[in-house]
Amino acid sequence: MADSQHQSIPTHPIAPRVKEHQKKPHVGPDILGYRDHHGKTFGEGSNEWWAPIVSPTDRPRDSTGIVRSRLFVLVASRMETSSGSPKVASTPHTTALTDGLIPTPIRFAFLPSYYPSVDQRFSFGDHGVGQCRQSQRPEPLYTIPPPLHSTTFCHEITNFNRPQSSTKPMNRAKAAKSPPLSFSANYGIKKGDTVSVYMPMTWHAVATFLACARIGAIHSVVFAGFSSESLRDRIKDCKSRVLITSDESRRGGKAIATKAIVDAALKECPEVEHVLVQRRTGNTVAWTEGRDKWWHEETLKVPNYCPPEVMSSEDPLFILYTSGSTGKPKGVVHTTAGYLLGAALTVKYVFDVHPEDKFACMADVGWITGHTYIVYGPLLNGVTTTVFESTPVYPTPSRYWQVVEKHQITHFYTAPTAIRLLRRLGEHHTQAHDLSTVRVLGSVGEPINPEAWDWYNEHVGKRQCAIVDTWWQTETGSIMITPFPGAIETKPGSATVPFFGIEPVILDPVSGEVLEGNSVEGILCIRNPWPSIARTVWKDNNRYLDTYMRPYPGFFYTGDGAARDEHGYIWIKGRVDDVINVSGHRLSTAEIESALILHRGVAETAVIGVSDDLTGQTVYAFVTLKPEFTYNPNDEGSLAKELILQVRKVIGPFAAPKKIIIVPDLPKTRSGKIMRRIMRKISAGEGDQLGDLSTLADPSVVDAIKAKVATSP
Ligand code: 6R9
Repeated sequence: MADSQHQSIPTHPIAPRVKEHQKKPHVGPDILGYRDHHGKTFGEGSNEWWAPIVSPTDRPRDSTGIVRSRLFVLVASRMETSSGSPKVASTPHTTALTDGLIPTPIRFAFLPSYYPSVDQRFSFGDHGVGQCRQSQRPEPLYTIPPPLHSTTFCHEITNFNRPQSSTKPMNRAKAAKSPPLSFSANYGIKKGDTVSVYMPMTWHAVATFLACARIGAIHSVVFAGFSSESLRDRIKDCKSRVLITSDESRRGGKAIATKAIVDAALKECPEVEHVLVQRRTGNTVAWTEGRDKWWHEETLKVPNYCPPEVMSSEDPLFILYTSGSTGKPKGVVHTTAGYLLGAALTVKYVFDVHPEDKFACMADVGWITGHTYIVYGPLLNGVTTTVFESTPVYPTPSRYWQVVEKHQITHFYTAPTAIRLLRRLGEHHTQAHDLSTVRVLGSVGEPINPEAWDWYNEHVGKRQCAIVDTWWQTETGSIMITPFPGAIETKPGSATVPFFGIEPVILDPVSGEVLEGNSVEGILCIRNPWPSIARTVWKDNNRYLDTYMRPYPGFFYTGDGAARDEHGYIWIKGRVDDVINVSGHRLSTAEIESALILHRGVAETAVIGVSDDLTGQTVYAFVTLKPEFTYNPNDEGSLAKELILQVRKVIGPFAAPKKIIIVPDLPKTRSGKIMRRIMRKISAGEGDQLGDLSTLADPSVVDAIKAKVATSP
């Protein structure tokens, strides 16, 4: 159990470089405001914004010396009772306000007054948070987006000719003379319409997010590693009429035919009327006259200033598709105020940003980490953000550290898989660069093993930096469980304690009961909603409730397992559902299985995740073939390649199985349920610990599978 396992792990005290900065002023918005339905304003200049709360440095500690984050108040939500009369929630958080513990004033944000708790969501009759009654909607007060403060763009080192006009500054004189922004300049896109985005990592991607937000369009960014078929499905699901893309992309020294993938996807999306193309490499690409337009030409036609659209707090800001336990990806919907509040607050407090800081999140803008920590979070705080193209090892494994040195990065945020890869390639890469500007190092996407944590601390942070292992999800919008630099001592491998206002609970997987106290392990859920919780699944609220709210009624279900150790620190144990996490990419076993089954020879398939030293997990696919399908059994390798290609084509290269294992039959119960547990155990080399096999319909398949796994290359 959690107890014995974690007892010996030392805690890491406060990082020296962070301590120095604690005295300096913070930056960023202290306020994101709303007007509640009584017409009361919470926002700039309003005294109600001030509430007493602990400062990061003098938070109360419990008897074990550990800071108790549940005593902090930052976000106080006003809730509706089921009868509709408003009352201020008296959660442990708000209680702390009156405890008199806390002398330091800090502003806190009020949420819209109709913001219900998870329980109340049910009593409202499955409407979901976003569907409140019109009369209760607050007046819009807050407009977005923030100004594009500063974006550093780290081009991949390339021998390509630099693109011609795309890098030239906008011709402002010409732009100023151009006509005012007209309906057609937006391609008819108005508030509430969706815009699909399929772009590489250039500053244009950031501009695209902000441009959509500015006119009230809902962006749906599709990671540019997805195949044309995945892109097509996502465009069709949210019915975009406009797509923004680039001619090509560059990654690890290779050119990727981005526009060609888009063209293939759009063959089946006649509803897309306009494609705006950013010139990245300048190579010739196919062109559909009337539909396709160059970014650098179109931007000259619009004036420099575009008035921001006024948004209500609950208006959708974006859709982001993510994988779950079923085949079809879900369009997770985030809102204007709640999501941005989460993004702003977490950058401010989890990363402790100060004026002049330079934030570098190395994720791709196509994932939630890129949305929140490349685009919205840093820019809401007015700190510089960094857009990094390419991979950590191209052209050399020094690339990250060159970027840190060159741009004097103060905050560096990446995934454990990258840390493990760079650790393997040796310390000389970090030693060759001045990394002394860095104060906070972040980790996200998967559990970080203590070896990788120590390497990050030792060789990148030089024992001077705070390491924040941040647990959160696409659906949570912003960081949920994390240490605070300068306030929480860390233990390598633990995401430590909840962020302000977050109430994680650990449930017994079978009974669903809350496991109170320390030294417990079970299913990770969250008790009350928080500002940046996803509000719904695009056009499928029932699926939202089924996936997140119904598995353990009264709680938000995360799909992760977790333990709380003897100090109350949380350790994420990985997914407990059919989601595989490869290099921090979320893949659904059902989605990969659906891709494989499209192959003419495949009868049945079962996909599992297997531990991998580098990527965390890797994909193995067990496949049975149709009896009528003929192939050369001495050349299973060719068939395996064909099947891998099939997955690359249907989902994208990052989802390709590492191993395809062709078996005569899958292990099934008598009722026909596939027993993945057996394949997992055999693949992990634990074929001798299969446990109870009495429910198997045909126990002989086990030996056949063992033999195939043992001989598969
Ligand atoms: C932000 C992001 C979410 C899943 C999540 C969990 C895993 C994320 C983690 C972590 C352990 C951490 N995960 N952060 N596991 N420690 N610090 O990655 O979102 O792509 O939706 O993935 O990633 O399993 O459930 P998303």
